[in-house]
Amino acid sequence: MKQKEQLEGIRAEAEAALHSIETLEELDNVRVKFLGKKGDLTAVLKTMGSLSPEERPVVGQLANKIRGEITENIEKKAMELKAAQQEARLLAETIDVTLPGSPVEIGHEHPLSLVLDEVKEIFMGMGFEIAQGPEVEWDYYNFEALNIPKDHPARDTQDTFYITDNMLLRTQTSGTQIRVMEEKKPPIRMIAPGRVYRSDAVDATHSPLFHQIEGMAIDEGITMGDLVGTLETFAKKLYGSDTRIRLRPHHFPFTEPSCEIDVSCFKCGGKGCSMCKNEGWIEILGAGMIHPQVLHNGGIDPEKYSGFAFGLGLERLVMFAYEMDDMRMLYENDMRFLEQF
Ligand code: 2U9
Repeated sequence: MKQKEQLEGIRAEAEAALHSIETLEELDNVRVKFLGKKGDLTAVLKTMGSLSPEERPVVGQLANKIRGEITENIEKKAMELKAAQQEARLLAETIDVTLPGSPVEIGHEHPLSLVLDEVKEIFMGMGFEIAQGPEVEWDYYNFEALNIPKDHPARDTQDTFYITDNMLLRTQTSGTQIRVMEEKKPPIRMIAPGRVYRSDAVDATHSPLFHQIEGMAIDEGITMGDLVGTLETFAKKLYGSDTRIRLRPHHFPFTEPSCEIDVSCFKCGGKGCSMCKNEGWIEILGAGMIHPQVLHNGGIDPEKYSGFAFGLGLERLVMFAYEMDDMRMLYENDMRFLEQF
């Protein structure tokens, strides 16, 4: 019976094949080759018709036995291969938990925030609250309510980005002060720090976005003396107790009288140096007594109350504090610069 020999041949061949394979893919090829519909075993079974009725069950039984053996060996091999695969993966993915971790870089505050926090602390120490207002502002709050009507020349120096005819990116934080006046009754002491926008080309001292800190105090009997005392205290706390201030007359549409305020140079003490351009003084603030019409616009009776207001540019303060000569450094996010603070 050649079928018997053929079956024994298949058994031996399958055994050898299973012995040498290394992947599950190869294993599947072996299964198809020996046990598949068009495989070797099926091919032998198809020739059983030529056998005598006595031989047929003998060959049939042998064929079934060999199919069972090969199937079992394939399953065993599959388990072995899967286990080996798993083992290899575990080895490859081993983590050495004793290795030092990669350091996480700790961020720190931006110089604008550092100086702003210092200014806030000083004013909070004098009883001032911090107020915030919208950066997209109505023309009314940004200009009209501050005595700057549509045809006022102050609008030329404060051109900005208009969203509609009556809505714009604020050019000053002053609108916040009007909003606070509308909401609260005196006594009011507040500062309004925040971003403001102007249609300015970028250079070492200009940016279309910068930060202002404005503030005001309103109550019965507030005078220019309160303005001087408050801003002198501010200057001494910021630059040291030897610091002096000087007022020069100025004009703002929203204050009357108005002034600009210089501090004695915090580098040379007033003798004259490169920081103060040999002046001995450095201009840091604008201020004045709030115009009666502006008080009225904010819903406060100017016959009963008076107030002083002031404004300063945060970038200017930061540039003096860190002796910087180019404002653009504050916005470029260059880590070599920022890491120094
Ligand atoms: C109200 C009434 C009065 C705020 C003031 C200044 C003077 C001032 C500038 C400093 C540098 C703007 O950032 S800067 O360009 N500001 O000189 N600001 S008095 O006066 C107000 C504000 C609001 C209701």
